[in-house]
Amino acid sequence: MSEKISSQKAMELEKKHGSFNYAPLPVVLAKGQGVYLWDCEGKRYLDFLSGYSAVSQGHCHPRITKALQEQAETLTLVSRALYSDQLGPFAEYATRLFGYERILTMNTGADAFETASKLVRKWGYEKKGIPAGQAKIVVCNDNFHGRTMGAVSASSNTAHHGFFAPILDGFVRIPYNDLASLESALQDPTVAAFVVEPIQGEAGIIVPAEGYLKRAAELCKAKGVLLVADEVQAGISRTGKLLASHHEGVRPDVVILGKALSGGTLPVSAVLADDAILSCLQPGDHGSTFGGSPLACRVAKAALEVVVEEKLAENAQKMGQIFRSLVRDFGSKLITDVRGMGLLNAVAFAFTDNDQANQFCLDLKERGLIAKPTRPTVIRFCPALVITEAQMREAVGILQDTVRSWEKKC
Ligand code: IF1
Repeated sequence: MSEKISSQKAMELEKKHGSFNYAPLPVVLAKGQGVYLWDCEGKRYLDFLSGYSAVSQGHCHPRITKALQEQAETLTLVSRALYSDQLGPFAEYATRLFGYERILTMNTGADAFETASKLVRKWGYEKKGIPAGQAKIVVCNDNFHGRTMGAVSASSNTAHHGFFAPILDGFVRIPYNDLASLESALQDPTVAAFVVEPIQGEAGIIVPAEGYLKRAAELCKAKGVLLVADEVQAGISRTGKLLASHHEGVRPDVVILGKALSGGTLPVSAVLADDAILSCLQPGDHGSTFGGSPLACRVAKAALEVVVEEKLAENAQKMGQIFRSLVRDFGSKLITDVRGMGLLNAVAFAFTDNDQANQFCLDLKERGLIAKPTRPTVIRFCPALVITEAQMREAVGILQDTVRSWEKKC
């Protein structure tokens, strides 16, 4: 066991020796199990952040932890310069589960996005005949695909474009949930792909109009443009289907996975596609030290087996409906919207500034519920998909108490 320290000491050490690229909620967690977290002093919380939807199978799921421990004592890394006995079985399981011919394993969601970006550009040159150096990727305003230079370049965050200039060329930004602008952008024959989140996460859990993704897929097909779904956050049963794209019966040409692919144990991400697309990346074109490691593959296979065998999509669907219905029934004027699919949900509040959202989350924390704002007036509520109805009702009770206390203040 690691040395026990107090929450105060942990925060002091991080402040003294750490970095400033986050402003964490002032809670220091020391233990996690299922939907629960415990801080250094032993206080228990219901976790409605769940590692930004990476801990979908619940903290320290015994089956995933067992796979991690066993593989950690056996073989963790050989690099893909060699074979291991774990990548093949994982690749077979994952491609069958998601219905694609091939998988390229990486580490973080951002580097899976980078992988997909390189893949569709090379496909564009070699298979679509786009003139050298002219491939474009259509993306949506308010997208989030990670923090790498490519992902930041794809974003519509002009402040970050300034912070980290010069940004990468070749991204065409259009409004999300706007088929006319997509149709117009696809008139350009140098467009290789359209990369889209089936539900925009960081933007505040923005659910597009019914039929948007289906029609987008048709428009892409008509123009020989690859549809790439970023399912890093919405995927792997979070929204009540194995992939969020499945709600519309859409089979994207390329799927980006991450987060819950490892059950929140270590970074594991992947790009799924059929052979005609993924074979455009040949030896030497792409790679990473840890991508496809035996440890990652063993853990990811266990994480996916848990999702399937514990029917987490069905539970997400059911628990999400209970959450949205109970919160809407608060009938509170403080709440301006309750939205989401499955257990990818957010509540919008009539807050006037960011401080209020943060203060509201501090009040939730005091009552034993952990959640974080994703926009100045929007708080995401995304628990592990293993949550029971009793735990969900306990969490909604805490949310309701906090809303009522704020109604008195406002
Ligand atoms: C942070 C939230 C943000 C993602 C989608 C790729 C990635 C993410 C759709 C990159 C990552 C994380 C990153 C984390 C906050 C969190 C997040 F929506 F999930 F809350 F930012 F929007 N595609 N999302 O959501 O995956 O490289 O992080 O493994 O950076 O602050 P990653």
